[in-house]
Amino acid sequence: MKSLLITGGAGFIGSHVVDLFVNKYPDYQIITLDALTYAGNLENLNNVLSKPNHIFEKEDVTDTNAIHRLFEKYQFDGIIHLAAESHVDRSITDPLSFVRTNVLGTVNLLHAAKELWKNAYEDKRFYHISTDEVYGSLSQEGKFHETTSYDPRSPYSASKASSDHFVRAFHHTFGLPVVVSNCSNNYGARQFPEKLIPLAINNIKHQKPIPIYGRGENIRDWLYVNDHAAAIDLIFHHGVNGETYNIGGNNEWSNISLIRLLCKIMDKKLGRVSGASEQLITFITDRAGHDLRYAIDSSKLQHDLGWKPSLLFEEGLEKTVDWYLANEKWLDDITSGAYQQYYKKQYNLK
Ligand code: NAD
Ligand code: TDX
Repeated sequence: MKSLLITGGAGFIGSHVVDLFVNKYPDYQIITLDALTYAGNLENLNNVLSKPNHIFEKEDVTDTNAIHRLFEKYQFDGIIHLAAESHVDRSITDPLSFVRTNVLGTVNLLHAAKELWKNAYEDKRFYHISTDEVYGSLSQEGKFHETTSYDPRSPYSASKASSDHFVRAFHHTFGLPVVVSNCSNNYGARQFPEKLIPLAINNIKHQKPIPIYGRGENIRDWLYVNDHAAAIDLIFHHGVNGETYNIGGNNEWSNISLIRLLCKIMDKKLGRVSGASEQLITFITDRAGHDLRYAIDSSKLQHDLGWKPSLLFEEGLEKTVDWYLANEKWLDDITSGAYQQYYKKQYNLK
């Protein structure tokens, strides 16, 4: 049996990765490690919590003793590292927590893997999940390639860039078998409603203003979260040590066009008159240092490992809306309490 550690598995992308691995690989022992910060939610693991090949451990990736103890206990063969502070806006107000989790936490895991695998690296793998934001910001032309120089511009992307560099440094210096992937913006079920799409769904539902930074002209490439999880499965099993793979949807949208499409879907689903939700669009002061455009060239992953996105954006967005409307309690629970304080401070809107 393979013993596989998945960090950040109670979060958005991590929970889809855990679902996929627990169900597809019944002979693996999957250990989900998560500190259950504001972004982590055990309910995200409801599909797997009672499965015999899954164990949950509430620990912090920066806790050296805890990581060593778990390594000894489970003898991990593989690690898929997703645990992170993941929201750009929070990194602007609280950069140190990003350094702590994203940089120190990653180095802590790398160091533990190096010490506890004791140079016996056969059939071992450390897979680090990263973001396209490490490459910086594009103008209207061009795409990010695996060879694009790093140019992080937010505290979040600087912390992820730093962690990527440490992962590669452990490969070059110690021979640790690592693989890295850098993915574009994900969307889908269970995303925390601080991110654009679920925040807008929640606000439209409650007929509250939809806050759009600047003029909504910034462009992101969007990928359905299950397509990201499928890419992670392929890269974990078939990627080459020391290599980087870019993952993207080839699906660029300006924020304002995306929100207009979402408004149309929401009008239809909620039985509101056409155009009602668009009235909620509210332009607000731009995000500090707001990157203009991200676009990913994922041809290496498509060519080498045969991956491709499975859904059209319109289909994926509709499925996402359906999930949030069907999971009212999930959304209501996490948008009460601390979320209200965050929202008020961040947006200062009604
Ligand atoms: P998320 O914020 O939804 O989940 C992060 C999870 O990590 C949470 O469950 C949280 O409790 C856990 N966590 C945070 N700090 C921890 C710590 N110190 N110790 C242990 N667990 C901790 O994030 P997400 O959107 O699912 O992103 C997952 C990963 O994918 C991150 O590494 C992120 O940088 C990367 N990524 C995200 C996107 C995206 O669009 N969301 C795109 C590309 C890459
Ligand atoms: O209220 C908002 N209004 C708004 O206009 C929010 C929350 C966002 N935006 C804009 C900012 C971005 O241009 O929408 C776009 C998307 O914003 P986010 O959902 O916050 O994502 P982004 O900043 O692009 O980063 C995401 O993609 C890469 C994830 O949060 C990262 O974890 C991932 O690495």
